[in-house]
Amino acid sequence: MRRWDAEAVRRALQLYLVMGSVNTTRDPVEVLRQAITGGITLFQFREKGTGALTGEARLALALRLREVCSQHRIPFIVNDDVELAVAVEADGVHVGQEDADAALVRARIGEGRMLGVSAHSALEARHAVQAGADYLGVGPMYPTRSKADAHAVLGPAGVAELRAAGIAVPVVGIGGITPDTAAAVMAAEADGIAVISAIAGAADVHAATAQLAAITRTEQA
Ligand code: TZP
Ligand code: MG
Repeated sequence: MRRWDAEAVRRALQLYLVMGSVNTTRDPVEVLRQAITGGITLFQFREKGTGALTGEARLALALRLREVCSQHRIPFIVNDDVELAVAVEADGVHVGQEDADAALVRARIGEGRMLGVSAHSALEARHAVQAGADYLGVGPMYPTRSKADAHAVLGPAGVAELRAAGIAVPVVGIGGITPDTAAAVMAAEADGIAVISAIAGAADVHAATAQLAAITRTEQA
């Protein structure tokens, strides 16, 4: 039995913070705390890119962030590392199209953990659902500086196209989303937005999060 039913996943996706140590000049633990009090509903540990932590330091940061999420009952997802997810007792794993095969990840994590898969087309979305994805990450919605190998910009139309193709699973839009564009992504029938820089790079993390949360809460309701 899937522990994460679609309705629970939809609610969790509303405001999804993705972050690793390279995405902020501050202590990621403090950024996460402020984002949680500001209203994020899901967190993904994505320790990637130039200067990313490795080995013990990476595990130690994952454990600290995991602990903060546990304290506040925010589900904790690990990007593209099943072993780390299992080691820190994460609530789920997110994999991209170039990462591990989604069906193998599902087999490894079992039915109790949430599985997110990136998808850029209806075909990729269908394969991901067949492989056991609980939700799809769709993007980039807009140009992004946070992912070096990002796909071509899909825009909110990328989400609308999946819905038109009959893809009904929970979907989160990602890539370059700001308070100015969040409502357009939700209007395309995304269940939520995932951001890095709009929160992790904000001068006032709590205020930036609260502003985004007000938009996604209204649009999902
Ligand atoms: N996947 C697609 S775009 C992206 C990821 C991880 C980066 C999102 O970061 P930002 O700063 O919200 O554009
Ligand atoms: Mg990836």
